[in-house]
Amino acid sequence: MPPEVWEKVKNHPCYSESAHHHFARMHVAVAPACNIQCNYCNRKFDCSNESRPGVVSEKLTPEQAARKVLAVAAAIPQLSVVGIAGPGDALANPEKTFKTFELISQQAPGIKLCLSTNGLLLPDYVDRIRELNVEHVTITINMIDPEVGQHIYPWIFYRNKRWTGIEASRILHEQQMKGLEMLAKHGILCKINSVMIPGVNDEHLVEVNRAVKERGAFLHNIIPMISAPEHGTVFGLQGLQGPSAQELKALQDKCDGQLNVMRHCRQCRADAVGMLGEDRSAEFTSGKVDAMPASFNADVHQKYQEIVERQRQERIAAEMDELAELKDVASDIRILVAVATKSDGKVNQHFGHASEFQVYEASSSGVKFIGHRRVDLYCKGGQDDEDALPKVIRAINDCHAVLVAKIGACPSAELKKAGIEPVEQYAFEFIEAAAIAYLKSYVERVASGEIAHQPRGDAQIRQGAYISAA
Ligand code: CLF
Ligand code: SF4
Repeated sequence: MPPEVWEKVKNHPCYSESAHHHFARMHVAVAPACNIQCNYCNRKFDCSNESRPGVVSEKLTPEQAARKVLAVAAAIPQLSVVGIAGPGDALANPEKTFKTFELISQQAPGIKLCLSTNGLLLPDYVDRIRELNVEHVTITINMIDPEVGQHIYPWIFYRNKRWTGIEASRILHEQQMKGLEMLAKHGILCKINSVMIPGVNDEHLVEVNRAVKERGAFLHNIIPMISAPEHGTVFGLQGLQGPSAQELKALQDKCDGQLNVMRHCRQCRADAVGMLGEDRSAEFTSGKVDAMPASFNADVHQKYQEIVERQRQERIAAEMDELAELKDVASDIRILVAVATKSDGKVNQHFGHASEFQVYEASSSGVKFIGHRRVDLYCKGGQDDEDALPKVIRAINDCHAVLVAKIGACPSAELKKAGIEPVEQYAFEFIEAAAIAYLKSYVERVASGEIAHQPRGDAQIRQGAYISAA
Protein backbone atom coordinates (compact mmCIF):
# COMPACT_ATOMS: atom_id res chain seq x y z
CA MET A 1 0.00 0.00 0.00
CA PRO A 2 1.43 3.44 -0.87
CA PRO A 3 2.64 5.22 2.33
CA GLU A 4 0.28 8.19 1.84
CA VAL A 5 -2.70 5.79 1.71
CA TRP A 6 -1.48 3.84 4.76
CA GLU A 7 -1.26 7.16 6.66
CA LYS A 8 -4.96 7.71 5.96
CA VAL A 9 -6.13 4.22 6.92
CA LYS A 10 -3.80 3.02 9.66
CA ASN A 11 -5.90 4.50 12.48
CA HIS A 12 -9.31 4.00 10.88
CA PRO A 13 -11.03 0.99 12.46
CA CYS A 14 -13.11 0.22 9.37
CA TYR A 15 -10.58 0.86 6.60
CA SER A 16 -7.84 -1.22 8.28
CA GLU A 17 -8.50 -4.61 9.88
CA SER A 18 -5.43 -4.22 12.05
CA ALA A 19 -6.67 -0.79 13.28
CA HIS A 20 -9.96 -2.24 14.46
CA HIS A 21 -8.22 -3.95 17.36
CA HIS A 22 -7.00 -0.59 18.67
CA PHE A 23 -9.19 2.30 17.52
CA ALA A 24 -12.77 3.33 18.18
CA ARG A 25 -15.35 5.06 16.02
CA MET A 26 -18.46 6.98 16.88
CA HIS A 27 -21.47 7.93 14.83
CA VAL A 28 -23.49 11.07 15.42
CA ALA A 29 -27.13 10.65 14.45
CA VAL A 30 -27.82 14.03 12.85
CA ALA A 31 -29.36 12.82 9.57
CA PRO A 32 -32.88 11.45 10.09
CA ALA A 33 -34.36 11.83 6.58
CA CYS A 34 -33.79 9.43 3.70
CA ASN A 35 -34.44 9.94 -0.01
CA ILE A 36 -34.78 6.30 -1.06
CA GLN A 37 -36.40 3.16 0.30
CA CYS A 38 -34.48 -0.10 0.62
CA ASN A 39 -36.53 -3.24 1.14
CA TYR A 40 -34.22 -4.37 3.98
CA CYS A 41 -34.59 -1.19 6.05
CA ASN A 42 -37.13 0.00 8.59
CA ARG A 43 -35.97 3.07 10.44
CA LYS A 44 -39.05 3.20 12.68
CA PHE A 45 -37.71 0.34 14.75
CA ASP A 46 -35.67 1.26 17.81
CA CYS A 47 -34.63 -1.10 20.53
CA SER A 48 -31.77 -0.51 22.93
CA ASN A 49 -30.60 -4.11 22.45
CA GLU A 50 -30.62 -3.84 18.71
CA SER A 51 -27.61 -3.00 16.65
CA ARG A 52 -27.92 -2.47 12.95
CA PRO A 53 -27.69 0.45 10.54
CA GLY A 54 -30.63 2.82 10.53
CA VAL A 55 -31.40 2.26 14.19
CA VAL A 56 -30.89 5.07 16.68
CA SER A 57 -32.15 6.08 20.11
CA GLU A 58 -32.02 9.88 19.83
CA LYS A 59 -31.43 12.35 17.05
CA LEU A 60 -28.98 15.22 17.60
CA THR A 61 -28.54 18.79 16.38
CA PRO A 62 -25.09 19.62 14.97
CA GLU A 63 -24.24 21.48 18.18
CA GLN A 64 -25.30 18.55 20.38
CA ALA A 65 -23.34 16.21 18.11
CA ALA A 66 -20.15 18.29 18.40
CA ARG A 67 -20.46 18.37 22.19
CA LYS A 68 -20.96 14.62 22.28
CA VAL A 69 -17.81 14.11 20.18
CA LEU A 70 -15.78 16.16 22.67
CA ALA A 71 -17.22 14.20 25.60
CA VAL A 72 -16.47 10.85 23.96
CA ALA A 73 -12.97 12.00 22.92
CA ALA A 74 -12.26 12.97 26.53
CA ALA A 75 -13.44 9.58 27.83
CA ILE A 76 -12.11 7.26 25.07
CA PRO A 77 -8.52 7.93 23.92
CA GLN A 78 -8.96 5.23 21.26
CA LEU A 79 -11.46 7.44 19.39
CA SER A 80 -10.01 8.20 15.96
CA VAL A 81 -12.98 8.76 13.66
CA VAL A 82 -16.45 10.31 13.68
CA GLY A 83 -18.90 9.12 11.07
CA ILE A 84 -22.30 10.30 9.94
CA ALA A 85 -24.25 7.22 8.94
CA GLY A 86 -27.89 8.20 9.29
CA PRO A 87 -30.22 7.02 10.71
CA GLY A 88 -31.38 8.18 7.25
CA ASP A 89 -28.97 9.34 4.56
CA ALA A 90 -26.22 11.82 5.41
CA LEU A 91 -26.63 13.68 2.10
CA ALA A 92 -30.42 13.85 2.30
CA ASN A 93 -29.71 16.12 5.32
CA PRO A 94 -26.86 18.22 3.89
CA GLU A 95 -27.10 21.27 6.17
CA LYS A 96 -27.03 19.22 9.36
CA THR A 97 -24.32 16.86 8.07
CA PHE A 98 -21.91 19.55 6.89
CA LYS A 99 -22.55 21.86 9.85
CA THR A 100 -21.67 18.95 12.15
CA PHE A 101 -18.45 18.24 10.26
CA GLU A 102 -17.52 21.95 10.39
CA LEU A 103 -17.96 22.08 14.15
CA ILE A 104 -16.01 18.87 14.75
CA SER A 105 -13.09 19.89 12.55
CA GLN A 106 -12.88 23.20 14.45
CA GLN A 107 -13.18 21.71 17.93
CA ALA A 108 -11.47 18.31 17.56
CA PRO A 109 -9.01 18.77 14.68
CA GLY A 110 -7.22 15.39 15.13
CA ILE A 111 -10.35 13.32 14.58
CA LYS A 112 -10.99 11.87 11.12
CA LEU A 113 -14.30 12.61 9.41
CA CYS A 114 -16.20 9.83 7.69
CA LEU A 115 -19.43 9.90 5.72
CA SER A 116 -21.78 7.15 4.65
CA THR A 117 -24.41 7.60 1.92
CA ASN A 118 -26.65 5.77 -0.50
CA GLY A 119 -25.01 7.92 -3.21
CA LEU A 120 -28.14 9.41 -4.77
CA LEU A 121 -26.99 13.00 -4.18
CA LEU A 122 -23.26 12.34 -4.02
CA PRO A 123 -22.25 14.14 -7.26
CA ASP A 124 -23.89 17.33 -5.90
CA TYR A 125 -21.73 17.35 -2.78
CA VAL A 126 -18.27 16.18 -3.81
CA ASP A 127 -16.88 19.73 -3.65
CA ARG A 128 -18.27 20.27 -0.13
CA ILE A 129 -16.83 16.92 1.00
CA ARG A 130 -13.41 17.96 -0.29
CA GLU A 131 -13.56 21.43 1.30
CA LEU A 132 -14.25 19.86 4.68
CA ASN A 133 -11.36 17.42 4.28
CA VAL A 134 -13.54 14.33 4.63
CA GLU A 135 -11.10 11.62 3.57
CA HIS A 136 -13.35 8.56 3.84
CA VAL A 137 -16.71 8.07 2.13
CA THR A 138 -18.82 4.94 2.10
CA ILE A 139 -21.36 4.37 -0.67
CA THR A 140 -23.88 1.57 -0.33
CA ILE A 141 -24.05 -0.07 -3.76
CA ASN A 142 -26.18 -3.19 -4.00
CA MET A 143 -26.45 -3.45 -7.79
CA ILE A 144 -25.12 -2.14 -11.06
CA ASP A 145 -28.06 -3.48 -13.04
CA PRO A 146 -31.41 -1.67 -12.59
CA GLU A 147 -33.18 -4.97 -13.38
CA VAL A 148 -31.75 -6.27 -10.10
CA GLY A 149 -32.17 -2.90 -8.37
CA GLN A 150 -35.93 -2.75 -8.92
CA HIS A 151 -36.31 -5.68 -6.51
CA ILE A 152 -34.34 -3.85 -3.80
CA TYR A 153 -35.55 -0.25 -4.15
CA PRO A 154 -39.32 0.36 -4.46
CA TRP A 155 -38.82 4.13 -4.85
CA ILE A 156 -36.42 7.05 -4.73
CA PHE A 157 -37.10 10.77 -4.30
CA TYR A 158 -34.97 12.79 -6.70
CA ARG A 159 -35.19 16.35 -8.06
CA ASN A 160 -38.55 16.94 -6.36
CA LYS A 161 -40.10 13.82 -7.83
CA ARG A 162 -40.82 10.32 -6.66
CA TRP A 163 -39.52 7.67 -9.05
CA THR A 164 -40.44 3.98 -8.94
CA GLY A 165 -39.61 0.72 -10.73
CA ILE A 166 -36.64 0.28 -13.01
CA GLU A 167 -36.33 4.03 -13.64
CA ALA A 168 -35.67 4.65 -9.93
CA SER A 169 -32.85 2.10 -9.90
CA ARG A 170 -31.38 3.45 -13.13
CA ILE A 171 -31.10 6.97 -11.66
CA LEU A 172 -29.66 5.66 -8.39
CA HIS A 173 -27.10 3.53 -10.23
CA GLU A 174 -25.95 6.40 -12.47
CA GLN A 175 -25.58 8.75 -9.52
CA GLN A 176 -23.64 6.18 -7.49
CA MET A 177 -21.17 5.49 -10.29
CA LYS A 178 -20.70 9.18 -11.06
CA GLY A 179 -20.18 10.04 -7.40
CA LEU A 180 -17.66 7.22 -6.94
CA GLU A 181 -15.65 8.29 -9.99
CA MET A 182 -15.58 11.91 -8.83
CA LEU A 183 -14.40 11.04 -5.32
CA ALA A 184 -11.75 8.59 -6.53
CA LYS A 185 -10.41 11.19 -8.95
CA HIS A 186 -9.80 13.50 -5.99
CA GLY A 187 -8.05 10.83 -3.89
CA ILE A 188 -10.89 10.37 -1.38
CA LEU A 189 -10.90 6.78 -0.15
CA CYS A 190 -14.19 5.13 -1.06
CA LYS A 191 -15.51 2.08 0.66
CA ILE A 192 -18.41 0.30 -1.01
CA ASN A 193 -20.93 -1.40 1.25
CA SER A 194 -23.03 -4.09 -0.42
CA VAL A 195 -25.80 -5.93 1.38
CA MET A 196 -25.80 -9.60 0.38
CA ILE A 197 -29.43 -10.57 -0.25
CA PRO A 198 -29.57 -14.28 -1.18
CA GLY A 199 -31.69 -14.89 -4.24
CA VAL A 200 -31.76 -11.19 -5.14
CA ASN A 201 -28.22 -9.85 -5.63
CA ASP A 202 -25.81 -12.45 -4.22
CA GLU A 203 -24.32 -13.64 -7.52
CA HIS A 204 -24.61 -10.14 -9.00
CA LEU A 205 -22.28 -8.71 -6.31
CA VAL A 206 -19.27 -10.21 -8.12
CA GLU A 207 -20.09 -7.87 -11.03
CA VAL A 208 -20.60 -5.00 -8.61
CA ASN A 209 -17.16 -5.73 -7.18
CA ARG A 210 -15.58 -5.54 -10.64
CA ALA A 211 -17.42 -2.34 -11.57
CA VAL A 212 -16.51 -0.43 -8.40
CA LYS A 213 -12.91 -1.53 -8.65
CA GLU A 214 -12.72 -0.14 -12.19
CA ARG A 215 -14.04 3.17 -10.90
CA GLY A 216 -11.43 3.51 -8.18
CA ALA A 217 -13.04 2.12 -5.00
CA PHE A 218 -10.57 1.33 -2.21
CA LEU A 219 -12.44 -1.33 -0.25
CA HIS A 220 -15.49 -3.57 -0.69
CA ASN A 221 -17.53 -4.41 2.39
CA ILE A 222 -20.00 -7.22 1.69
CA ILE A 223 -22.38 -7.52 4.63
CA PRO A 224 -25.11 -10.08 5.30
CA MET A 225 -28.68 -8.81 5.12
CA ILE A 226 -30.22 -8.56 8.58
CA SER A 227 -33.73 -9.80 8.17
CA ALA A 228 -35.99 -10.94 10.97
CA PRO A 229 -39.78 -10.64 10.51
CA GLU A 230 -40.05 -8.60 13.74
CA HIS A 231 -37.93 -5.83 12.20
CA GLY A 232 -40.86 -5.13 9.89
CA THR A 233 -38.84 -4.74 6.70
CA VAL A 234 -40.31 -5.76 3.34
CA PHE A 235 -37.76 -8.56 2.91
CA GLY A 236 -38.17 -9.66 6.54
CA LEU A 237 -41.96 -9.90 6.14
CA GLN A 238 -41.53 -11.79 2.87
CA GLY A 239 -39.45 -14.36 4.75
CA LEU A 240 -36.18 -13.65 2.92
CA GLN A 241 -33.22 -14.86 4.95
CA GLY A 242 -29.71 -13.50 5.22
CA PRO A 243 -26.79 -15.76 4.13
CA SER A 244 -25.08 -18.38 6.30
CA ALA A 245 -21.47 -17.87 7.40
CA GLN A 246 -20.16 -20.16 4.64
CA GLU A 247 -22.24 -18.46 1.94
CA LEU A 248 -20.95 -15.03 3.00
CA LYS A 249 -17.35 -16.23 3.14
CA ALA A 250 -17.61 -17.89 -0.30
CA LEU A 251 -18.78 -14.62 -1.87
CA GLN A 252 -16.14 -12.56 -0.04
CA ASP A 253 -13.45 -15.02 -1.15
CA LYS A 254 -14.65 -14.75 -4.76
CA CYS A 255 -14.31 -10.96 -4.63
CA ASP A 256 -11.04 -10.88 -2.68
CA GLY A 257 -7.99 -10.06 -4.76
CA GLN A 258 -10.06 -8.06 -7.26
CA LEU A 259 -10.35 -5.40 -4.57
CA ASN A 260 -9.59 -5.31 -0.82
CA VAL A 261 -12.50 -6.98 0.95
CA MET A 262 -13.57 -5.81 4.41
CA ARG A 263 -14.64 -8.67 6.67
CA HIS A 264 -14.75 -7.01 10.08
CA CYS A 265 -17.84 -4.81 9.71
CA ARG A 266 -20.17 -4.90 12.73
CA GLN A 267 -23.17 -3.29 10.96
CA CYS A 268 -23.21 -0.48 13.48
CA ARG A 269 -26.10 1.56 14.75
CA ALA A 270 -26.30 5.15 13.52
CA ASP A 271 -25.35 6.30 17.05
CA ALA A 272 -22.73 3.63 17.84
CA VAL A 273 -19.83 4.57 20.16
CA GLY A 274 -16.70 2.57 20.98
CA MET A 275 -14.56 -0.18 19.50
CA LEU A 276 -16.28 -1.97 16.60
CA GLY A 277 -17.16 -5.01 18.68
CA GLU A 278 -18.81 -2.99 21.43
CA ASP A 279 -21.59 -0.47 21.67
CA ARG A 280 -21.17 2.15 24.41
CA SER A 281 -23.87 4.49 23.08
CA ALA A 282 -25.92 4.11 26.29
CA GLU A 283 -23.07 5.75 28.28
CA PHE A 284 -23.30 8.90 26.14
CA THR A 285 -26.97 9.86 25.97
CA SER A 286 -27.74 13.61 25.87
CA GLY A 287 -28.48 13.90 29.60
CA LYS A 288 -25.21 12.16 30.51
CA VAL A 289 -23.11 14.05 27.95
CA ASP A 290 -24.29 17.42 29.37
CA ALA A 291 -22.73 16.50 32.72
CA MET A 292 -19.42 15.20 31.26
CA PRO A 293 -16.17 17.06 30.68
CA ALA A 294 -15.98 17.91 26.98
CA SER A 295 -12.60 18.80 25.55
CA PHE A 296 -10.23 17.49 22.92
CA ASN A 297 -6.68 16.85 24.05
CA ALA A 298 -4.63 16.10 20.95
CA ASP A 299 -1.63 14.95 23.05
CA VAL A 300 -3.59 12.13 24.68
CA HIS A 301 -4.70 10.79 21.30
CA GLN A 302 -1.22 11.19 19.83
CA LYS A 303 0.38 9.26 22.72
CA TYR A 304 -2.15 6.48 22.33
CA GLN A 305 -1.37 6.23 18.61
CA GLU A 306 2.34 5.86 19.40
CA ILE A 307 1.62 3.00 21.82
CA VAL A 308 -0.42 1.26 19.12
CA GLU A 309 2.40 1.64 16.60
CA ARG A 310 4.78 -0.18 18.99
CA GLN A 311 2.22 -2.95 19.60
CA ARG A 312 1.74 -3.36 15.86
CA GLN A 313 5.45 -3.95 15.35
CA GLU A 314 5.54 -6.50 18.21
CA ARG A 315 2.52 -8.26 16.78
CA ILE A 316 3.99 -8.57 13.30
CA ALA A 317 7.31 -9.82 14.74
CA ALA A 318 5.50 -12.49 16.80
CA GLU A 319 3.58 -13.65 13.70
CA MET A 320 6.77 -13.85 11.63
CA ASP A 321 8.51 -15.93 14.33
CA GLU A 322 5.66 -18.45 14.42
CA LEU A 323 5.44 -18.61 10.63
CA ALA A 324 9.14 -19.43 10.45
CA GLU A 325 8.52 -22.40 12.79
CA LEU A 326 5.52 -23.54 10.75
CA LYS A 327 7.72 -23.92 7.65
CA ASP A 328 9.11 -27.15 9.16
CA VAL A 329 5.63 -28.70 9.13
CA ALA A 330 4.55 -29.17 5.52
CA SER A 331 0.79 -29.52 5.18
CA ASP A 332 -2.08 -28.19 3.09
CA ILE A 333 -4.46 -28.25 6.06
CA ARG A 334 -6.51 -25.05 6.37
CA ILE A 335 -8.61 -24.49 9.49
CA LEU A 336 -10.76 -21.81 11.11
CA VAL A 337 -10.23 -20.81 14.73
CA ALA A 338 -12.51 -18.63 16.84
CA VAL A 339 -10.85 -16.18 19.22
CA ALA A 340 -12.12 -14.44 22.36
CA THR A 341 -10.51 -11.00 22.40
CA LYS A 342 -11.23 -7.70 24.15
CA SER A 343 -8.61 -5.48 22.53
CA ASP A 344 -4.98 -5.04 21.46
CA GLY A 345 -5.13 -7.98 19.01
CA LYS A 346 -4.58 -10.52 21.80
CA VAL A 347 -6.30 -13.68 23.01
CA ASN A 348 -7.40 -11.96 26.20
CA GLN A 349 -11.03 -12.70 26.98
CA HIS A 350 -12.78 -15.30 29.09
CA PHE A 351 -15.05 -17.58 27.02
CA GLY A 352 -18.08 -16.64 29.09
CA HIS A 353 -17.50 -12.89 28.71
CA ALA A 354 -17.32 -12.86 24.92
CA SER A 355 -20.20 -11.12 23.17
CA GLU A 356 -18.54 -12.02 19.89
CA PHE A 357 -15.81 -14.31 18.61
CA GLN A 358 -13.39 -13.27 15.90
CA VAL A 359 -12.75 -15.95 13.31
CA TYR A 360 -9.38 -16.48 11.60
CA GLU A 361 -8.34 -18.83 8.82
CA ALA A 362 -4.93 -20.42 9.45
CA SER A 363 -2.91 -22.21 6.79
CA SER A 364 0.72 -22.69 5.85
CA SER A 365 0.61 -19.33 4.06
CA GLY A 366 -0.38 -17.45 7.23
CA VAL A 367 -3.41 -16.17 9.10
CA LYS A 368 -6.33 -14.22 7.70
CA PHE A 369 -9.20 -12.55 9.56
CA ILE A 370 -12.44 -13.79 8.01
CA GLY A 371 -15.19 -12.43 10.22
CA HIS A 372 -16.81 -12.21 13.61
CA ARG A 373 -19.76 -13.99 15.18
CA ARG A 374 -21.99 -12.26 17.69
CA VAL A 375 -23.26 -14.42 20.53
CA ASP A 376 -25.21 -14.12 23.75
CA LEU A 377 -22.94 -13.93 26.78
CA TYR A 378 -22.46 -17.37 28.29
CA CYS A 379 -21.68 -15.90 31.70
CA LYS A 380 -24.20 -13.31 32.91
CA GLY A 381 -23.74 -11.67 36.32
CA GLY A 382 -21.48 -14.54 37.42
CA GLN A 383 -24.04 -17.20 36.41
CA ASP A 384 -23.57 -19.57 33.47
CA ASP A 385 -26.41 -19.46 30.96
CA GLU A 386 -26.81 -23.03 29.73
CA ASP A 387 -29.35 -21.92 27.08
CA ALA A 388 -26.73 -19.68 25.47
CA LEU A 389 -24.23 -22.46 24.84
CA PRO A 390 -25.94 -24.22 21.89
CA LYS A 391 -26.24 -20.84 20.16
CA VAL A 392 -22.54 -20.11 20.71
CA ILE A 393 -21.70 -23.52 19.25
CA ARG A 394 -23.90 -22.85 16.20
CA ALA A 395 -22.16 -19.47 15.72
CA ILE A 396 -18.65 -20.99 15.61
CA ASN A 397 -19.56 -24.40 14.27
CA ASP A 398 -17.25 -23.98 11.26
CA CYS A 399 -14.21 -23.62 13.57
CA HIS A 400 -11.85 -26.38 14.72
CA ALA A 401 -10.88 -24.57 17.93
CA VAL A 402 -11.72 -21.63 20.13
CA LEU A 403 -8.79 -19.75 21.66
CA VAL A 404 -9.65 -18.13 24.99
CA ALA A 405 -7.98 -16.61 28.04
CA LYS A 406 -9.98 -18.96 30.29
CA ILE A 407 -12.92 -21.35 30.07
CA GLY A 408 -14.93 -23.36 32.60
CA ALA A 409 -15.16 -27.17 32.70
CA CYS A 410 -18.80 -27.38 31.61
CA PRO A 411 -18.65 -25.30 28.38
CA SER A 412 -15.30 -26.91 27.67
CA ALA A 413 -16.86 -30.38 27.69
CA GLU A 414 -19.80 -29.30 25.50
CA LEU A 415 -17.51 -27.68 22.93
CA LYS A 416 -15.38 -30.83 22.73
CA LYS A 417 -18.54 -32.89 22.19
CA ALA A 418 -19.37 -30.60 19.25
CA GLY A 419 -15.87 -31.13 17.80
CA ILE A 420 -14.51 -27.67 18.72
CA GLU A 421 -11.35 -27.75 20.78
CA PRO A 422 -11.23 -25.19 23.64
CA VAL A 423 -7.66 -23.86 23.99
CA GLU A 424 -6.33 -21.78 26.92
CA GLN A 425 -2.68 -22.35 26.10
CA TYR A 426 -2.24 -19.09 24.17
CA ALA A 427 -3.84 -16.76 26.73
CA PHE A 428 -2.63 -13.13 26.36
CA GLU A 429 -0.61 -13.86 23.22
CA PHE A 430 -1.09 -12.03 19.92
CA ILE A 431 -3.89 -13.60 17.89
CA GLU A 432 -2.03 -14.31 14.64
CA ALA A 433 0.95 -15.87 16.42
CA ALA A 434 -1.41 -17.94 18.58
CA ALA A 435 -3.40 -19.15 15.56
CA ILE A 436 -0.24 -20.25 13.74
CA ALA A 437 1.12 -21.99 16.84
CA TYR A 438 -2.21 -23.81 17.23
CA LEU A 439 -2.19 -24.84 13.55
CA LYS A 440 1.35 -26.21 13.96
CA SER A 441 0.35 -28.32 16.95
CA TYR A 442 -2.83 -29.45 15.11
CA VAL A 443 -0.88 -30.55 12.03
CA GLU A 444 1.67 -32.38 14.19
CA ARG A 445 -1.09 -34.25 16.02
CA VAL A 446 -2.73 -35.21 12.70
CA ALA A 447 0.65 -36.43 11.38
CA SER A 448 1.27 -38.53 14.49
CA GLY A 449 -2.20 -40.10 14.29
CA GLU A 450 -3.30 -38.61 17.63
CA ILE A 451 -6.27 -36.90 15.92
CA ALA A 452 -7.95 -37.15 12.50
CA HIS A 453 -8.48 -34.04 10.42
CA GLN A 454 -12.20 -33.62 9.76
CA PRO A 455 -13.89 -30.83 7.78
CA ARG A 456 -16.29 -28.70 9.85
CA GLY A 457 -19.89 -27.76 9.00
CA ASP A 458 -21.54 -24.38 8.40
CA ALA A 459 -22.18 -21.71 11.06
CA GLN A 460 -25.05 -19.37 11.71
CA ILE A 461 -24.81 -15.59 11.45
CA ARG A 462 -26.82 -14.02 14.20
CA GLN A 463 -29.71 -11.86 13.00
CA GLY A 464 -29.46 -8.39 14.42
CA ALA A 465 -29.70 -8.21 18.16
CA TYR A 466 -26.45 -7.36 19.87
CA ILE A 467 -26.26 -7.39 23.64
CA SER A 468 -23.60 -5.06 24.97
CA ALA A 469 -20.94 -6.83 27.01
CA ALA A 470 -21.79 -6.79 30.70
FE1 CLF B 1 -18.74 4.71 10.67
FE2 CLF B 1 -18.82 3.55 8.42
FE3 CLF B 1 -17.12 5.51 8.76
FE4 CLF B 1 -16.77 3.19 9.92
S1 CLF B 1 -18.80 2.29 10.50
S2 CLF B 1 -19.31 5.70 8.78
S3 CLF B 1 -16.73 3.58 7.74
S4 CLF B 1 -16.67 5.18 10.91
FE5 CLF B 1 -17.46 0.43 9.97
FE6 CLF B 1 -19.67 0.18 11.31
FE7 CLF B 1 -19.22 -1.45 9.32
FE8 CLF B 1 -19.74 1.07 8.86
S5 CLF B 1 -18.02 -1.33 11.18
S6 CLF B 1 -21.16 -0.34 9.76
S7 CLF B 1 -18.10 -0.16 7.95
FE1 SF4 C 1 -32.56 2.77 5.11
FE2 SF4 C 1 -30.14 3.61 4.44
FE3 SF4 C 1 -31.73 2.47 2.60
FE4 SF4 C 1 -32.28 4.94 3.51
S1 SF4 C 1 -30.48 4.31 2.32
S2 SF4 C 1 -33.75 3.27 3.25
S3 SF4 C 1 -31.65 4.73 5.68
S4 SF4 C 1 -30.84 1.48 4.44
